Amino acid sequence: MTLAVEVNFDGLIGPSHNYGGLSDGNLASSRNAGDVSNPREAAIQGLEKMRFLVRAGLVQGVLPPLPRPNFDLLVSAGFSGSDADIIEAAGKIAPRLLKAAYSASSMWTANAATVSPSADTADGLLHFTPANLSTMLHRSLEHPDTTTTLISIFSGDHRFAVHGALPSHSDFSDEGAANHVRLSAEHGGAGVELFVYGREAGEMVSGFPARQTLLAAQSIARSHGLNEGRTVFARQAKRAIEAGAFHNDVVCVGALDTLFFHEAAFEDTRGTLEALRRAGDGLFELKPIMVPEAEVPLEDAIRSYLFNSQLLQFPDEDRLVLVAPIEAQETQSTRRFCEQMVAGNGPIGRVEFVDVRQSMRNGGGPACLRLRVVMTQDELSECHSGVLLDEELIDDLQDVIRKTYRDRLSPADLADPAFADECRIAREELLSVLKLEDIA
Ligand code: SUG
Repeated sequence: MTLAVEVNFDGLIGPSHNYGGLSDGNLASSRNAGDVSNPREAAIQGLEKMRFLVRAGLVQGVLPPLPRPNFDLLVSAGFSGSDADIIEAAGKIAPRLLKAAYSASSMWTANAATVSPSADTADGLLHFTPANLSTMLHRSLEHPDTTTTLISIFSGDHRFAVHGALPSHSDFSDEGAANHVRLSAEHGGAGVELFVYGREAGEMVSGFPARQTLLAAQSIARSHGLNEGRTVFARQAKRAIEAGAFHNDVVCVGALDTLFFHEAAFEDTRGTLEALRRAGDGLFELKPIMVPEAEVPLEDAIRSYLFNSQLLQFPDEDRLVLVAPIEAQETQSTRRFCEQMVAGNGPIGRVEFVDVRQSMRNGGGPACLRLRVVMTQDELSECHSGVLLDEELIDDLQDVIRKTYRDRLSPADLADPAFADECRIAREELLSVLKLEDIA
């Protein structure tokens, strides 16, 4: 078995972070629509979470914000003239479209792509499929630029395969790693990949959108060359989607041999666990931690985002660490559950709470903010090292943010043409710190 580490690539929160109310079925996004955001604080909070993991001895990467506003969207909608003309006109006639063009949603890199480590793939390459995010207009704009970013970080086709996104049709709706869990004995060993979907291609579901299809998941498993016997497809419970779990990672997180999930996460819990055990046979013994509804009501799980946590193996610690949002400490049922869990002798030995409130108010917790990439030493040394963080680099990024980001932004401010220049300058400075000028 090759030695490998799990690298978390967090999304660097962009200067246009705002509460646009753009995501139907995401309760926090709807609840906070129109509020004044603080992009500077948001980006600093995100980087402090990254610093916490760097200090813990983990390898931490970062993905830069995408160019915003996305002028292509506005031009496609018929706006023309100078940049300022386009923004002014869109601000008056189509403010919702302008919000979509400005969305900083690429911060939630769990949705950037689905990743299969080289230990799982037939050709031994590390595979990425950028998610088409076709359910939400503002998110569907991300994948072309995300693909460019991934190609520039993971170049070298003898190690990495960056695929194109799946077709942008509702049959192929794909939300990336937010509906994907990899389980294994060690990061570098062969693993089991669990794909969770909300509907089948062609199936109409009423209520909140089910953003991931089975066809999308199967297509990715095929193109990544995954072993069929080690791949599991499970249906997300309709009840969970209706309660606001618009991605599976709102009610489930897994790492190594541990799966931590709410009782209401899967349509068929017993069948899903049996399939995982079968697929992992000979590799690891599954350790499921199912949180019962009676102890943590689904509504509390979703409001607190307990499961939207990072489940991590810290160096020199026997048990896993759950890095959870501070809201899970403030909610009585989830706090109590965490206290009891760590007092027992299960696989999770510690819970750390972090403050990512600016992102949480748009429905993005610690797990949404990161894309997990299991990498061997060779893969690590061949990717673009400028995006691998140490504390000095975090300080440099924070200096740029303090200098270039606003600390107050309301959706109405997006109509100010000067703001587009501010966003461009901030991004260029961040890219220069990350030595990624080629994608400016
Ligand atoms: O897609 N919110 C994101 C949150 C994504 C969370 N990701 C995971 N669970 N992995 C979404 O709904 C809100 C943007 C706004 O309303 O301005 C938004 O896009």
